[in-house]
Amino acid sequence: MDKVLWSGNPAWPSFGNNGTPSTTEQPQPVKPLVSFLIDQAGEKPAKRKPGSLSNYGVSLNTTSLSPGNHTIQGKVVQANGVSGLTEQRRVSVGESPLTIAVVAPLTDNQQVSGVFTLSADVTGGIIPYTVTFLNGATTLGTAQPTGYGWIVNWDTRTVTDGTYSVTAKVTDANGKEATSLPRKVQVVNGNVPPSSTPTPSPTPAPGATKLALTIFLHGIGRGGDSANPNSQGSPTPLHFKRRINIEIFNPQNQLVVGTEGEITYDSSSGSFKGIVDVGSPLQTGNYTVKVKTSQYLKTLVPGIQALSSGETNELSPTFLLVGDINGDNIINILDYNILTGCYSDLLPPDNCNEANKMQSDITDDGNVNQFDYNLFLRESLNKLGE
Ligand SMILES: [Ca+2]
Ligand SMILES: [Ca+2]
Repeated sequence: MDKVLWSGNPAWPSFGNNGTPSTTEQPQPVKPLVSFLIDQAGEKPAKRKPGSLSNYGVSLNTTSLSPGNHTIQGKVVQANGVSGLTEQRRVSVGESPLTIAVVAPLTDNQQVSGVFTLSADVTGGIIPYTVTFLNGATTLGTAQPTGYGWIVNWDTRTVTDGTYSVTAKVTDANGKEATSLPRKVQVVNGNVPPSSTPTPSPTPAPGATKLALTIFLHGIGRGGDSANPNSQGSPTPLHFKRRINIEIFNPQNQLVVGTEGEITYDSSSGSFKGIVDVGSPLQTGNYTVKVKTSQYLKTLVPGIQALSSGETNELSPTFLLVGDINGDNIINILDYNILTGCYSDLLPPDNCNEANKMQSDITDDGNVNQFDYNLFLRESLNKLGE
């Protein structure tokens, strides 16, 4: 009866959207060793999908295989050493579909002014690519490849204030084209259409009060995490610019300023930095400051901040804890459920959409997999009360 697992009802490997083979076997009291053979060689050990007793899979990077036909075969070795093989399944490796997405700005309705760097990510197709950005039907320019995507510097002062729809378009070496979903952008430079009555726009007084922020995000750069404060996080986060909300409280703990600004990843320090205008008059004095950015818990900047009116005030470096995937400023089972629903290391995710995928990618590398899952556990199992 040792071979009943594979001889009676051989299970076929199947393929998900991302080229991930998987197979099934009966639950065993002792965990069997499951692997896949590619072209009858190159044995790749499979892992059990989290939460499943019988689904095994392995990530197959199809770009490592030549285009054309290949064979996949499942193999199991039971605890007693008896092994079994599925029959071979033939697969054909083709070219992966060409896609493009705007990643800066990251969300709709972001306010932009001056020269703003637009960025897009391209996957699939055949290199070299040609990438352009468009504002409606107007071409904004041909993008250049950088470590943080394909970028175009858009001088938003060339258009009047208002909401615009920006798209990115890619053409690959074979002439295939793909266009991103449109991203709505609010341009605010104080340039109103000439036909309307100009309204005085609030200009920051000379010597506006500013905060210089240094933010370490857990899981990114030198942010570390709750279990390993010195661990190395993602060295090149996909989203190198982030919005940050800032709250300033007086000694009576009353909120005196609520504002938001932008922080930018600085690869040399592994932190995010930014200088934010507090946007309203602030008396010189002692304050406490709290910061929050998407996916992270709202956090008190360490210490009392002696802020000088009309100057740029440097705040203490602040470390933010990650895992607030649904944005309610608490890390709990709701966040865990979204993350595990979007987990797609071996097989397509169980229950996910684009927004949840982006929020669940807490290592900011474009995938939701064991790295995000492990970071989430390290963060949520090592919380220390303040
Ligand atoms: Ca939450
Ligand atoms: Ca990730």
